[in-house]
Amino acid sequence: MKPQLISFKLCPFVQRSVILLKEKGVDYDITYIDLNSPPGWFKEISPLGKVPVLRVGEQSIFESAVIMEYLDEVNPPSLHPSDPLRKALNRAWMEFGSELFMGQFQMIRSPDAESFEQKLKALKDNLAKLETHIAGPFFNGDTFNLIDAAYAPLFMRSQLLENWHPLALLQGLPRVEAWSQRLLARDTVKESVIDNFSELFRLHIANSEGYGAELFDEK
Ligand SMILES: N[C@@H](CCC(=O)N[C@@H](CS)C(=O)NCC(=O)O)C(=O)O
Repeated sequence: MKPQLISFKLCPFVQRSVILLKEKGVDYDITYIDLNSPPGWFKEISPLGKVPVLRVGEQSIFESAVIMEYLDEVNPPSLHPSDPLRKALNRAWMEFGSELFMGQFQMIRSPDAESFEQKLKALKDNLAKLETHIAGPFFNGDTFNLIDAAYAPLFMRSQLLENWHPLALLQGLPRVEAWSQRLLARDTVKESVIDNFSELFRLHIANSEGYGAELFDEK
């Protein structure tokens, strides 16, 4: 049965599953919705009103990490460490990654420069916590795992922001920087967003009321 992802075009949480599906060569359908005006059927299948939702037959799985683990289990071989401690650590750092998604989003939407700087610093400080945990070239070593798919969307957005206005987000974090570059060079990551993602992301920021609209404005 072909899985169906319910998505929003800019959502980093959905992108995690897209990367994983591509890594595993699994065929899937994707349906995009407008989160500002979600269709009636979406409210019935998403208890929290959030994407991603993965439809499997009549069932709806929600929460990006849970969806990734499900997709990993039903499409062997697994891309999660088998050692229980290592797996638990990966899960913990994946949750941490979700917090960083929110931190990045809040930074872009900061009401003013001061708040932007504070959130930028908080994001940098949090990224620094990862530095000693990355084995390299991927998080756990030579193999691309779920946790790599979980972080790639953060780095993709960071790179775009960096191109539009230098933030030196990864400066002084050589392992995080190398990890980010390695992920961004990967085809499954590059192909995990819609063709005009960069323009749409920038437009989304420009239309937001935050300080980011000013900072990342097209000069
Ligand atoms: N913890 C959730 C977070 C998902 C999430 O926040 N998705 C955003 C879009 S990127 C959303 O649907 N927001 C709609 C809302 O909060 O009402 C996950 O990991 O799947």
